Amino acid sequence: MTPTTPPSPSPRATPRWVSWLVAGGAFSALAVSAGAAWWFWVARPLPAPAAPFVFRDGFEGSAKTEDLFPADSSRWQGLEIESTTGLASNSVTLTTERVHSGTNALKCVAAPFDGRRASEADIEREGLRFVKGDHVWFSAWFWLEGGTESSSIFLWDLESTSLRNTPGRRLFLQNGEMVASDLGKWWTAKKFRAVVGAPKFPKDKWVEVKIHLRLSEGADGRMQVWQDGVKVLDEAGKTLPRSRTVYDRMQVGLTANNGHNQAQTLFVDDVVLSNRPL
Ligand SMILES: [Ca+2]
Repeated sequence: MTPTTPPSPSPRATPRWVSWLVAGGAFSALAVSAGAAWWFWVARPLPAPAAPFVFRDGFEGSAKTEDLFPADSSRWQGLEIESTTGLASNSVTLTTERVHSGTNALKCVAAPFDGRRASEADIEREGLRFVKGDHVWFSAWFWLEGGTESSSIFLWDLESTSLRNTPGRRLFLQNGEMVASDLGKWWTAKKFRAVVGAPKFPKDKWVEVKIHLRLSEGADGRMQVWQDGVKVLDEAGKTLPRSRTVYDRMQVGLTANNGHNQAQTLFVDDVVLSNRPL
């Protein structure tokens, strides 16, 4: 008689408490590493501020608009000329037609907004470095041609090219053609309005616009604007999208003409930008 082979013992099932322990351990390890990653993310140092600098351009010493973009990046880095009706209707050119200083100024012409594609005519300075806690000082002379309604034009943007849609603080003319500011292309933050009784943005004359910003993603941000030495805007609040946002690009000119009916013409001269008081 052939001896029967005893059935081999089935492998012992893992006790339930061991499974729980393993799962719990894995979960804890995951939580700890996620926590550590989060801690390193929030505790990483803020971007370092830039050294003191002053950038000035009165648009002198150049015969052609292209001369404003030397290869050494010492002046401007590009033009933004965009409209639905094609490049012919929007333009940014060096001009002798109207100047505040010397023999040249910048002339920006922007066609009406068709409701789809932005109408822009401005000049850009890149490679900037403004971070949380920094002060931004800007001044320029503007001549806005009259005879049109201008309550939806944007004159100045300071923005971050590393964030989607390049959000940043912008200066525009609100209803009634007084200056105002928004944190453009960002989903929170209030608009800054002109002080009560502020004069309209003047037309058909040179006006000096001066802007001061203290950069913060919190309530301690600040923005002040002067028109020919008269303070026309003074508000506190968010001036930076996030604590680590770096503003690296400034645009000056008709950075947007949101008016649906009217073309706009703006002359710009004697632009100054600094991280120290002007
Ligand atoms: Ca000039």
